[in-house]
Amino acid sequence: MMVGSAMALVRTLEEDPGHAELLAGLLSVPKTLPSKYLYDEEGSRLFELICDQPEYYVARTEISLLASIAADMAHVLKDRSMLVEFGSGASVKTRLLLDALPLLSAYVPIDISQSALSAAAQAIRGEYPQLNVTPVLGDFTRNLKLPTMIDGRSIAGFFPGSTIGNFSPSAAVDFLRRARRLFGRGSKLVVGADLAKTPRVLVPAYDDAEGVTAAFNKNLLARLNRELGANFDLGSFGHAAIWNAGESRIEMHLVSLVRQRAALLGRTFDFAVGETIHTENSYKYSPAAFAGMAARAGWSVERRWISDNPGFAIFALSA
Ligand code: AVJ
Repeated sequence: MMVGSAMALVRTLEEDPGHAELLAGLLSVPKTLPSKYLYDEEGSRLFELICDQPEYYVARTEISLLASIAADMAHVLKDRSMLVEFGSGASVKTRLLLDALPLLSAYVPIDISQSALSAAAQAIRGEYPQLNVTPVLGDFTRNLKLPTMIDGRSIAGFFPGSTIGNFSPSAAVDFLRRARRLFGRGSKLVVGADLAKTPRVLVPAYDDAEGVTAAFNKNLLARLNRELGANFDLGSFGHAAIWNAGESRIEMHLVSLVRQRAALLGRTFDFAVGETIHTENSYKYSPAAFAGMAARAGWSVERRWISDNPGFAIFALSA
């Protein structure tokens, strides 16, 4: 299944030339690595495979919810002239929204990856020839500028995939506030967010029986070996998905199975048996907690749609 949201997060290691972020993460206690580096070409391929695993309900639940609410969504967004997507788009989700909004005149995908952006823009231009497609290259976790042609009052933003769940709550509020400032008063923002639910469903979704999520997680170390000449012994690390109830998040960790030492960029890192590298957080919200974050960022929830179990929410926010 090509859901496309992984491409929203493609990061090259060259973005941080001194690799300060990687080294700081491995030097901190407990050890961490930034989740954005999970998505090189191989990571994006593995994420698409995750979306096909029976345990990973997230992508398919959002897609069927979007399909079932297309008419409601069209009503909420009917006077919008422009759709701005955080992420390169061209996924099933983008098409579901574009199909529901035949009067839309412009589509603006924003992404950090030039290649993902160009491919997405070209695909959408081919399929929606009446649409003005204006890609913006940029990091949407930082400050962005939109093309000047944009009329602030008729923008709809789109941030699918529960990608917002990979931000800490305070980073999520910052992101929402920045989007609010970028779009201006009267704008709308459609956000997909996965909801908190029993760990009996959550944990297998992030630790599937086929081991695809484990391979996705370990690819982070494989990537450090490939691109930076590190010597992590992939066979000596396991994958763990942990539900942190206090923080309402699923954590992915790489677990050292033995006492070992690894080298990266002229430094060495020691691991005790069972010591982990924390590689990703996926926050799961209640509808009320999500609405609270939106309110702190200057948005109010205009409509909210929630799937039947497993629960996934799509919020239409208005500024
Ligand atoms: C694409 C960021 C939404 O957090 O569910 C899937 C990434 N990580 N399995 C998520 C992911 C492990 C995914 N997002």
